Order: sequence, then structure tokens, then C-alpha cells
Amino acid sequence: MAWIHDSDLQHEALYQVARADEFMWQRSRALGISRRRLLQWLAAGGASVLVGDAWPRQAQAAQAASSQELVVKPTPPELFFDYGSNKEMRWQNMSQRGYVVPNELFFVRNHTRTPRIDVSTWRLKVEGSGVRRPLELAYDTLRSMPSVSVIRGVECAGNGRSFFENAYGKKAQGTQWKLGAIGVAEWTGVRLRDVLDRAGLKRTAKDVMPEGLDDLKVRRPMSVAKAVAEDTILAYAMNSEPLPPDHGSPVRVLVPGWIGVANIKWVGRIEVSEEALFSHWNTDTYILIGSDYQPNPPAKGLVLSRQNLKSALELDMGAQLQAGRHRMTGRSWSAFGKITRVEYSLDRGLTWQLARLQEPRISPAWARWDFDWDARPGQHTIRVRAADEHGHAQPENVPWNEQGYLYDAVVDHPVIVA
Ligand SMILES: Nc1nc2c(c(=O)[nH]1)N[C@H]1C(S)=C(S)[C@@H](COP(=O)(O)O)O[C@H]1N2
Ligand SMILES: [Mo]
Repeated sequence: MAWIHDSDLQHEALYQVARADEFMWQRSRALGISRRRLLQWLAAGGASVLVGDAWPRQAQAAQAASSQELVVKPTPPELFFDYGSNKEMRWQNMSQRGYVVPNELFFVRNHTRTPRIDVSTWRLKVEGSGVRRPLELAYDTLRSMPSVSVIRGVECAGNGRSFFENAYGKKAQGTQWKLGAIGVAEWTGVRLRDVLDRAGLKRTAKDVMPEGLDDLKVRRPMSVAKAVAEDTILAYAMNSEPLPPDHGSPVRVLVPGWIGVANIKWVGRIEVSEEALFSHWNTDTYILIGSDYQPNPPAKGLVLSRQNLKSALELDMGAQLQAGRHRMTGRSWSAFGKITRVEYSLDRGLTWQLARLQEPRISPAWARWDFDWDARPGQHTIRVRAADEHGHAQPENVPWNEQGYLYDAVVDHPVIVA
């Protein structure tokens, strides 16, 4: 993979491919077998042994604890769709609102449940072969460092998953999100690179893996290039409030543009390594498995790239409206760049009109838009599609993948007018 330049490693897809390749060389050398033999062995199902992930045991422990409270904040049915430890924002509640999602409305995605962590005893460990001075930071020390605020989105890689069922007649694995597993907030914290510098980040460091303090110790690696980016931060505030328990209190990592799970909540440890790092969350899950995707050992499929491009109306699916003129509103977002065009169709894609775009159009966050609709009685289907400054556009369909990630196709939004 020598043609992948270091600066390209900010892009998750390239990063994962490069790392997987290196990993194979390292391990095959260590095991004294050929790389080819190792690939055959992996194809036969040896990956998790090789990665050395203690996931199954942790999963059992987490299940035993599952009768306890899963989410701390109130999540009444008017505000959220309830999937146990996961709560989906109802888009309807975003109409007439400002640019960011209020903390009370922000979606929650917990692999297990929200842990309660005492700020006074919380420590952030930064350690591993990639730092010269391993350290432990207390909350007050972190708060005393220079801070930055950024407006950015966090979106679950499975957002839109339920639409695979409409398209393929079968459900993909996992929470059946509609389009509400995304939120945008103003995050305040310390640049991750400032903390890494304090720990004496080595030039030879390669990967940075934040780890959560939740039951499963959710963790997922990123390249040093992404870790030292301007807007990769250790966030302790969300929309000017201390980070709420469900969103990672006291501190979470914000990794803009990368899939939701990269934004590790309740971070307690950051491993910095001179070697490629792997976890359950980039070998077994958060990968694309399906006939259109090749396995990419040690991952069982193509490791997920960054988030993509989607649009949502600020209206429930199947909402009822009164006949007459309505201002229809919504938001579109792209992880690649600014939204430059949003179109809507009232005739199932036969004809398209331009929606009006509003400022700001932050990337990776979203752009608000609206259009006027003179609604006649009957059953209607509204479609919306967006494009960004780099020419990415929402496709008509998405190839099937077992775990139902990255559904970015145009969706049918049913509306009943009476
Ligand atoms: N420690 C930890 N971090 C985590 C998770 C988790 O379960 N544990 N879930 C991840 C996933 S899959 C997503 S989509 C985002 C959701 O962030 P939110 O709950 O603040 O909306 O957090 C990520 N960070
Ligand atoms: Mo997610």
C-alpha cells in the first residue's frame, strides 16, 4: 500500500486499507508463516483470535447488567423513537429550530448503557509505544488547557438502516433507524493534539485509539493524521452545557466526518501506538459485508469509510397535514463538503425543483432548506436529494450490506393531506 500517502490517512477508508495491509505483514512475520497462508487462515474465521479482542466475555458481562437504566435523560415518545439503549430523534421536533440540536433532543446510541462517572476521580490515561511520556490527566487539568469550540455533526453509521428493508424486502442487522440518528451541536473542549503533545507524541506514532469507560470499553482506532486535525477534540461541553451523561460525560472524543462510533464517549484511556491498532469495532462490526464488498482481513468486510450524504424533512414519516399552503423544511448533510444543491420531487422523481438553501452550511454538519408546497388532499410522497461542493450526490439505491450501514439513497417520505 505504498501509494497511500500519510496525509491521505485523514480519510478513513484509505486509512483502514493501509492499516489492514500492514497488519497482515506484521502478523505473518511474527507467526513465521507466509502472508498468503495467513489470509487463508483468516478467511476461515481466525480474525478475532488474531486481533486478541476480549469482546465476547465483555458482551456477556454487559448483558448481565442490562436490567439497569440504559439512558439517563428523559426520552418521552413525543421526542424519541425508543430502541432500548438507543433513542432516535424525531425530525418533526427540529422544525422551527436553530442550527444545532438542543441536548434534550439529541439522539443517543449506547452499545450498552450510560455509565455514571465521577468527575473528581475521573482520569484520562494516555499511553502506549507512540508516546514518550505516558500521562494521566485530571478533569481540572484538561479544563485549564486552551479550549476550542466547533459546530459539528455526529451521525451513526447505521442511520437510515430501516430503508434497506423497503429496498430489499429484508431487514439489515441492527437498530432500525429512520433518519434521526444524527445530531449537530457546538462542542467545546481541548484539541486532542494538545494532549498528545503533552504526552510526547513520537514521530513514529501511527494509530490513536480512544477507549470508553462503559461496560464494553468501546474503542476504535484512528490515524495520527486524523487525531491531530484542527477539529478533533476532547469535548467536555455540548451547546454550552457540561457534556450530559448520555453523550459522554465527563469527556468524549469528537472525530468530525468519521462514523459515529469513532466519537468515543466517556473516554478514559487513549492508546497511542507505533503499530496498527484494531478492535472489535473495525474488524467485526462497522464494516460492509455483502456480495458487493470484498473482505479486508483482519476485518470481515470492507471497513467503513467516513459518513456520507443524506437529507431529511422535519416531519414524521406519514405525517398528516391540512390541505393548503405549507412551508416545508428540512436539512441535508455531507461528510465530504458543503451542501450546494437540494432538490425535491412531489411526483416520485419524475420532476425536481430546487429548495431554498439557508446559511450556515458547515461541513461536516448540515444545511437547512425549505420550499413552499400547496398541498392538495390525498396521499403524497415527497423525495429530497442533495449534492455537495465536490459533486457527491445522493444515489437512487445502495448495495445491500448485512449490517445495514451508510444508507444514503433518496427516500420516500409519505405525507397524508386531509
Ligand atoms: N464509549 C462509547 N462511545 C460511543 C458509543 C458507545 O456505545 N460507547 N457509541 C458510539 C456510536 S455507535 C455513536 S453513533 C455515537 C453516538 O453519540 P451520541 O449518543 O452522543 O448521540 O457515540 C459513539 N461513542
Ligand atoms: Mo453508531
